[in-house]
Amino acid sequence: HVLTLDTGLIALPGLALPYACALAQAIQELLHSAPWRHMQVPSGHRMSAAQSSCGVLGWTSDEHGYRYSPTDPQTGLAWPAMPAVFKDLLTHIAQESGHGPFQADTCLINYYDEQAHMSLHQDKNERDLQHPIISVSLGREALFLWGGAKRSDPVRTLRLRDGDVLVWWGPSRLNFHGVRRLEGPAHPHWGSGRVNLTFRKAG
Ligand code: MD5
Ligand code: FE
Repeated sequence: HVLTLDTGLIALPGLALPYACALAQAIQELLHSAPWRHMQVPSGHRMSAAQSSCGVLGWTSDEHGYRYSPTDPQTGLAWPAMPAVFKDLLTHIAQESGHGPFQADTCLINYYDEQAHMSLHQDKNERDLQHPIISVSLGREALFLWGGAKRSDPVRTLRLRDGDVLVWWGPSRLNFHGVRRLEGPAHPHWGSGRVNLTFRKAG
């Protein structure tokens, strides 16, 4: 079922659950060519969430800033192709949400352990902000921070569970958001961490 959480934000609780095994296998596979890394940000710090990417482009960050790149700066190679199961899931999300077809050319894969968080930020490195962003939560629960268009706007807390899918577009696309912390017990399959897939059309 589809829950409307805000203008331009819907949730499809548990929609990705039937894909979990195939997703885990595909992620394991692509990490061979694009391993987890903690990217540096312009402030000089490293991100506490570990990341990888697949698709035609990948999101990267270094001391100079954020950008999308066709190659993985760590290996100099093209990012791994988007696995078939990622595309299948995206097609399913498009059907169920009514907001497709999505033209995602990149999927950022975030891994959060007990210590990781993501501070409030906006996603605006994508060329055309009209395209929706799709987020898929896997494994351990997390408290997601959901703010407004201004950093100073009130921030709500959403609990994201294993298999939950969120779709953002239009009025919500540029809202400030972040991940406060993981919650609840370890997941029987994914363990003590949380994986998030973020599908975007970046180019
Ligand atoms: C996460 N990742 O749980 C989130 C899921 C990121 C990031 O925020 O940038 O890697 S994506 C949440 C998101 C995406 C686009 C717009 C909005 C939220 N929003 O307007 O709130 O690892
Ligand atoms: Fe973000």
